[in-house]
Amino acid sequence: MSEIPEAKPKPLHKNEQLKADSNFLRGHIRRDLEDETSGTISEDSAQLTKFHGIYPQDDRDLRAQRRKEGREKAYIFMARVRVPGGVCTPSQWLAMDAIADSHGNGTLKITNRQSFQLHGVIKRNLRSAIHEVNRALLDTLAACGDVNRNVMCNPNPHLSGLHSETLAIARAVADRLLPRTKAYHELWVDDTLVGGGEPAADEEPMYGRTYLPRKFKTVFAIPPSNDVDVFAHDLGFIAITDEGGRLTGFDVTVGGGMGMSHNQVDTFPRLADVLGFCRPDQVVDVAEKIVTVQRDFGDRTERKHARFKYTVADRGLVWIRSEVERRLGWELGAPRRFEFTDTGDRYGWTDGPNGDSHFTLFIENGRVKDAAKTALREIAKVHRGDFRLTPNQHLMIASVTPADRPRIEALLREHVLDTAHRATGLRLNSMACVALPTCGLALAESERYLPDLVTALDAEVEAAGLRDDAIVIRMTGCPNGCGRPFLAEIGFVGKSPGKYNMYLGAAFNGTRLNTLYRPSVPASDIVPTVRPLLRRYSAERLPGERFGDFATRVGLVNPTGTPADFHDKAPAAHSA
Ligand code: SRM
Ligand code: SF4
Repeated sequence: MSEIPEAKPKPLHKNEQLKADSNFLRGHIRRDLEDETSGTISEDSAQLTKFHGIYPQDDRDLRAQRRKEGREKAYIFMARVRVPGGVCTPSQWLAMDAIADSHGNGTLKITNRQSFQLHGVIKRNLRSAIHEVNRALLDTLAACGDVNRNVMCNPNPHLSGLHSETLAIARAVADRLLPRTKAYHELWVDDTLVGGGEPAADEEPMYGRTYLPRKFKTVFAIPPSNDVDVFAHDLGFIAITDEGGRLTGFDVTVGGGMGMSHNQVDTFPRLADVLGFCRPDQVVDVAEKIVTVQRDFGDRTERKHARFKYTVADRGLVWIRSEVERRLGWELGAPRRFEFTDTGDRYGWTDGPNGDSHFTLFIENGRVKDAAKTALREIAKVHRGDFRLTPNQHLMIASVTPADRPRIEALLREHVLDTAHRATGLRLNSMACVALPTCGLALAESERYLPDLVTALDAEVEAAGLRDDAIVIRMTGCPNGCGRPFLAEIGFVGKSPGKYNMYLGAAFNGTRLNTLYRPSVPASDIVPTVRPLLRRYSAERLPGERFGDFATRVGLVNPTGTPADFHDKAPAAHSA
């Protein structure tokens, strides 16, 4: 009788060896930075610089021309600056503004995870750019890479007491989950810690030499706002309060994520599950133990299957919970009730409980440039509160005292920023990822196209009498899902140049994913495709019914609750 051969274990992904051999993320980064014969760095270094918050890119607008001329691509770098909870000071704003001019392409990008991105930094300016960021007491460490990224927290000031308590916990989690390697300071700040404290010993007590199998994202949400899109992330904490509004603890969520690959049905967006409840003083330990579960059980053989969402999907919530509790040595509580109303920002002025007020400025897709950049520089020069980057890529000028408010108001008026939030409900709830020309993975335009598309759709929205109706519309240049498009009531995901998969039916409050409505819609067909939907919604909606709920109720999409909801072709196994 012939024996059935045992299946060979799959080999580890090559990045695992690269990480192990990198001497805690040093690799050959320094050598590559010093190499003046090329404007970029090696493949291996490119994997490692991510952990330092840095991506090599090239200006894709110039690719064809450069190729024709037989020249090297127009290499540039992107640097992502970690801002836990999105809170920074006016002097940090001024520093970022200046670095964007002196070292980048003159624009600042507020990301949808409350970080800054500098684009267009050329290699010979990279080290001094990061040096300047560090001088401003900010850093790029772990803004990208197989580690916990920037920790997000609701910046909503009208819940001020609760917010500051939650922010402090979010910062403690951010600190605990930060890599301990000295490589970052060695490479970018000459081992001089400008933020205070001793350089840590070169070991990674929590991560180990190979860090995590893949990126890991942690957020804190404060109901009723779900602006952080808590169900889109690997790990989430939802603030729970008692009847007096005092923080009693957090519901813990695990296993959310957006990214997928077109036509690979074993990749899919996934909503996080609620794992249990913990007290505020237990949060940091819970976060650490959950990260170590993913460290030990995440798939290190296949990067397309390596996110925590697949560990949770494959092993099941019961197993995850018991493994987390085993490591904690105590049991999580039963999840409490929470209710989210929406995922958006509250624009314009809001008053805080202590007499201060806050202005949330609509910045289309988070790109700070031209007049808005100048205006914000002037505001930062006089503002004595702080700035808060929102999870929707906008900016809050926070904690403005009654004495300072007239001056800030005048500056907003002078630079015509005071009316930006009078746009349609569609525009105010729009979000695009960066895509072209910097993103190497973009299949189609996004940030440069969505504003024009919304302008065209605004006419339809007005005609349908929906001007002030908030409808969440999001676009990405590829299915990696950076703009969280699978949580949009109307989502567009780049398929190929000028073509988008169109998705409908997510919940307005971020608790239900959308479903593919039409594959590969040419850009020129989008308005005619959306027009009848808006008209029908206007005519047939139930009182208070949101567009995403309507689309599902009337059967524009029929979600099956399986990965097939997101793909338009038969499955193909993911590549090695
Ligand atoms: Fe992202 C990769 C931009 C939020 C999922 N993302 C990229 C890169 C770095 C492209 C690359 O790998 O070469 C993009 C840089 C473009 C550029 O030129 O700047 C990029 N992602 C962004 C930002 C800037 C979009 C924005 O316009 O705001 C966001 C930066 C957040 C931050 O500050 O940390 C950004 N990315 C997200 C989100 C949304 C979120 O986290 O809330 C997601 C979906 C959630 C998730 O992680 O599942 C997301 N980005 C991805 C993925 C797919 C990951 C996956 O699980 O498959 C990639 C590609 C990858 O990792 O291989 C990616
Ligand atoms: Fe780039 Fe795709 Fe992310 Fe957009 S969704 S920034 S195109 S990786």
